[in-house]
Amino acid sequence: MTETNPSNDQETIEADVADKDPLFARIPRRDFMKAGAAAGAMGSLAGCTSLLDDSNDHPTAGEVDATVPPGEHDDYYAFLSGGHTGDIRVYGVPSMRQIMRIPVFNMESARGYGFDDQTQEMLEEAGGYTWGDTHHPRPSQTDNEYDGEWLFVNDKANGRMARIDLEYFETDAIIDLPNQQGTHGACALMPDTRYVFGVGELRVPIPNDGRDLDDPSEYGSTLSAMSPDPFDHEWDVRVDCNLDNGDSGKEGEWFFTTSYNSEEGVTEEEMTSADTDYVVAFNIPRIEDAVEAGEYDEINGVPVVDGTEDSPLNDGDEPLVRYIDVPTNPHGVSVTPDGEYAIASGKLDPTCTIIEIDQLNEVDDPNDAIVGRVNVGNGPLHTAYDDRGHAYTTLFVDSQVVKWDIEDAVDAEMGSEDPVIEKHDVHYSPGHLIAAESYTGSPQGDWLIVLNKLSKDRFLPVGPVFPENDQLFYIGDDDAGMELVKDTPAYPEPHDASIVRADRLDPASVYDPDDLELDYISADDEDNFIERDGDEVHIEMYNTRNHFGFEDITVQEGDEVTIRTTNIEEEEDILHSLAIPQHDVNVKTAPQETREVTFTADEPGVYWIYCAYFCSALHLEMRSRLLVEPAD
Ligand code: CUK
Ligand code: CUA
Ligand code: CA
Repeated sequence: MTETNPSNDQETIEADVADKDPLFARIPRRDFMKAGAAAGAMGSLAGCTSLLDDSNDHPTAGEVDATVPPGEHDDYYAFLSGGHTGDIRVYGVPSMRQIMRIPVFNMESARGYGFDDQTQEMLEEAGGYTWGDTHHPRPSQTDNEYDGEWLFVNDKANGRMARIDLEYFETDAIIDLPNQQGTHGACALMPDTRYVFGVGELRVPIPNDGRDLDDPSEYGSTLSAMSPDPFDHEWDVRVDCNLDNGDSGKEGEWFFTTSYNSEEGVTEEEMTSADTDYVVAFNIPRIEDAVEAGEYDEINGVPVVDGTEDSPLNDGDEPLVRYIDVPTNPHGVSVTPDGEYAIASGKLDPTCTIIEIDQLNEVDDPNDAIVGRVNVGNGPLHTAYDDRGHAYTTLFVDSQVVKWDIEDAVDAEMGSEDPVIEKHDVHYSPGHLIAAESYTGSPQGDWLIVLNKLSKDRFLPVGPVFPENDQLFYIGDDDAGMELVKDTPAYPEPHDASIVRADRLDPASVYDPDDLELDYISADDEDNFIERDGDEVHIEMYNTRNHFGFEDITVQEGDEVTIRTTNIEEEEDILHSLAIPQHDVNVKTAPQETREVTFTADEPGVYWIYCAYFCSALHLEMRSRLLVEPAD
């Protein structure tokens, strides 16, 4: 079933964009209405043509109820990247209610993130940048299923990877990858999250220390491998081309990325000059063997294995890295739930290329592992999966989501459109899409979020910066086809998401003091003190409704003051903060949480310490005085 949104003049929008965007202009335009009608006809046949058993227990489309009444919980968590706000947003699915934000590469005062000593140090040690660009939030898996432990996400801006602890929904580690300038793709190695990979997009000299400034043939990029826990940088593999998106095979052997710059160019013209680029397949056990055998150069403290095409390590029967030719400038790559195929989306080519993963160990020419190429339409970017053998691909240029049959695409002729089951119009160019537990061994097959770039006229106007648009589709009824059920504006600009069944997570509702690095400060007198050592003053005090451990804290002008404080509340959802605005301090403490903050008392005077979280009727009275005595 194909729907067009009557409130948009799609052809006008597309023509308008084609004028301004060379990518659009160079791709042949399809006849939008005609293709839509044809897709509708195909959609109605879907139930008869599919070879799949459609005896799934999902409700049929007419019965779908995506409302979640007040007070009731959603079935899924969705973790959406915030883009260059640097954070992660947590939605409930199917309500599409935003239920939390997790700061990652950004400072965030309401959560005290970047304000207390610990998170400040973490951000400082990760490069000291004030912002990042999150794109690909990927949860950890055990045995190819989400295990609810961690969420990993890249920083496309500064070449970093972060780990979010899903017990406390907070960022607890960031790694600055010294040999990557921008980390784009992010994904763990399956089935058991043995590694977390950061995929380097921007080619630079390695090391980037002033050498080879204007000799792009010497530039390269890396795939960086980190251990999940502790979150440590283990090794890099160097390649000559760039790397873009990435996904893992299901058996711990292969990791796939796309590359759109096999030309090793530095301009758009150069980067799009060749007819083909790569899917790059990394053989992880062989790379580990090379690291083990010392076959690497240490660069910026990291073992870097040579995975370039001319590397001696790629000679012979067991190459570390295989380069598979795909049509020019591909984009997303994702592995099917059964682990059989890696599917790369064409971007500048209207096809998705299907690579049979097992063949990579059989064939001499890696191009012989290509077993299918389905013509999905113009501008394919990303592909997600359901539990019934279908793939769903976004078409950035045609403004559609395409549903197609994976095995039909393997059986069909190269370039055939026959495997396409349905094309669903969306009102604007979609980027990522993600189905529930799509990139695990067991997708749920009910919900699909499509992230539309640009929202045009969907919502009340709010000035020239428009919200983005996240749309929820029900995909559980193959007879009825994809059904748009929710349309949610999003603060700019989510790129990608992961959808995790709610029962896989077990979040804490109060802190366990044993999980924290800082000692708990109880209300006992001996736990609460003000101590001076030279011009350093150390204060430990508890906080609770409606006071801090000390009513007055007296220090000298110029003192370096460290305050450690524990929220001793045991009742859920009673948060306090320790705010000293004139010293740029706002540290939140959730129940049973201890935090510490250090600042210099550089101006004499009286400074009110207050609690910024509304915590009771006497919240405004929850305050103490910082008295800074003038230096003599
Ligand atoms: S990606 Cu990051 S800029 Cu995830 Cu399709 Cu495009
Ligand atoms: Cu504690 Cu307001
Ligand atoms: Ca290219």
